[in-house]
Amino acid sequence: MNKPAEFPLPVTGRQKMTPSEAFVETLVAHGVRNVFGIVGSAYMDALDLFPLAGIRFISVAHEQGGGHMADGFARVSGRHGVCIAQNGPGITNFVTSTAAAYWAHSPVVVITPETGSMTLGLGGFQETDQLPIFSRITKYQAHVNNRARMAELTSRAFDRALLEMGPTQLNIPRDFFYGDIECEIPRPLAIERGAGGEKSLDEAAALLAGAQFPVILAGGGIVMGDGAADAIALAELLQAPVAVSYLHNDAFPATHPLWCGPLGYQGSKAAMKLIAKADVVLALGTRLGPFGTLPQHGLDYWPKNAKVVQVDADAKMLGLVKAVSVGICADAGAAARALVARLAGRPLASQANRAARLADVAAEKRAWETELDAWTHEKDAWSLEVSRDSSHMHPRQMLRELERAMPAGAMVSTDIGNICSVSNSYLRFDRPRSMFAAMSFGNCGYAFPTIVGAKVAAPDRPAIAYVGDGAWGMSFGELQTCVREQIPVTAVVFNNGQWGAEKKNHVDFYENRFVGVNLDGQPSWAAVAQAMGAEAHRIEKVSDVGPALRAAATAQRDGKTTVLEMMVTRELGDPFRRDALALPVRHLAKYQATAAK
Ligand SMILES: Cc1ncc(C[n+]2csc(CCOP(=O)(O)OP(=O)(O)O)c2C)c(N)n1
Ligand SMILES: [Mg+2]
Repeated sequence: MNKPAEFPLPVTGRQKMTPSEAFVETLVAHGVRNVFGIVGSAYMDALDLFPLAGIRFISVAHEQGGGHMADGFARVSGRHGVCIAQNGPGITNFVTSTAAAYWAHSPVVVITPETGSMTLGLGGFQETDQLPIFSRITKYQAHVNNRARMAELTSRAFDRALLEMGPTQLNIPRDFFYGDIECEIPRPLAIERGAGGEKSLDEAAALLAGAQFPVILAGGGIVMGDGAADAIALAELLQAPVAVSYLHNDAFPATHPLWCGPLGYQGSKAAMKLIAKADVVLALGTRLGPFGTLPQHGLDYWPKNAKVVQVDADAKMLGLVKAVSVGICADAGAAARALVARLAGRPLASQANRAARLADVAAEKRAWETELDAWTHEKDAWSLEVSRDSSHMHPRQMLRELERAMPAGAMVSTDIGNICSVSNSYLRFDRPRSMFAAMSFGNCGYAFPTIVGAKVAAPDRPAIAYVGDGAWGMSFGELQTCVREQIPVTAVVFNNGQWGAEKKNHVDFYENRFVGVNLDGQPSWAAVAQAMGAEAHRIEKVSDVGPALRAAATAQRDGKTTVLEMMVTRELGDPFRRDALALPVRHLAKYQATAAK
């Protein structure tokens, strides 16, 4: 992990400087070495200093992409991701990426130069009120109201991003970069999170000691707090099966015998069946988001009578979605260590039935793998119909091949879409900071730029994005960034010729009345990628999938970005939001043809 101390130190002592210098030196103080964005006159005086400050400016194709790159960078490094743009339109382009970073708990600092203070409110060029726009998608907003406070407020925006685990905004009237000020560059705050209150830890330990069937639900807090080893130690002490929370498949090593896979949409039946038996659930580093424990595969698995111990670093998340018996506001790793200290050497009820439970865990895992092996394609009527005469690959078979060929240490980002969602069953990791899904914000177009940012933070790790063809149409522009800035990644594009996830709702609820879901007339994405200077292959056969992925990952070492265009059938897995849709009711005569029969 990058630590600020490894980086060049900023100037010390109170002295005369320009606000641009104060701003850039504060970035240096916080260890910033990469900033993503698009050039703009609003902050050019500061940008001019970047090279001498040792800061690389990564010039992107669209500010949204730059924001996602900052997010990916932050999620891999545990350090700030930073993005900057031109006041007005450059800044409004950051809205989606900032909202996504908010729900991914990424410490992204969104730097938003704004129109000059002397013309603010006069409706000048590129003016919009930049604070309200971000007010609900940031943890903190700093507005530089006086050029003399540039370093102080810049530093606070960086401190708060780590402290509150989410994006912050630094809003700077563009004229405030100029002038003379006298200041000292503040040192970054280093605030350690603790293990939680003694009383709640004692209560949690008592519950766990008395549990007949304890199950751990490992969440993103373990990843963000670098607590994987502590979570493993606690799981082993209790010999408790470990499910991972939705889209945090990297929160516990998949090779560990106690790992059971993800809960939630397209998750693991083994994890669901085992957690359903729990009498005590330890939700370790998870906010238990409402989407993460939805019924799936026809299983309503959440154990409603179990006692729940929830550990989250944000006190506001405790007991918010699920009723809890004990809520612990803590760093997940530190809390796990404190629980191990309390439980070690103590009689544990779960010891008595240990052998039977472990046999159960192994059997459920085996059963799920066997089912996945046999589940080569979707079996609903519509999927069978559209794939019958297709020469294309079944998505599930292709995903299984990708899983088998996944290079060691790979980082995988996933987009929002039907095939990306199905991939959840096939994504297993052995180390944290490996999976970067579009989290609860769920925006199409997330995965590709995010993996580009991840690669900047971890250039030696293979970087792979899973993207549906619709989402690819939104985000492929960042291939320019890969080529121009020499950031080699692999994009696996699932070409099913449709906005599949939404089409599935038409199939399930609207009697196949398709509106706006077919992506007819798409270009060859492989040809487009080649024209943009990347390597590209169109993959038609399942047997070519693994070799193509391995070759593309190897090509990253030679600086090459590769697009693998996977030609897949139009079959579709279970829908996203069965919970949120209803069969159509129509009252007006003219719409009766669309009423549910
Ligand atoms: C920015 C944005 N626009 C629209 C949606 C609604 N949406 C969710 S999934 C989806 C379809 C994704 O299609 P594609 O990327 O081709 O993947 P597929 O479902 O076909 O696998 C859409 C449009 C969204 N989540 N985000
Ligand atoms: Mg598609």
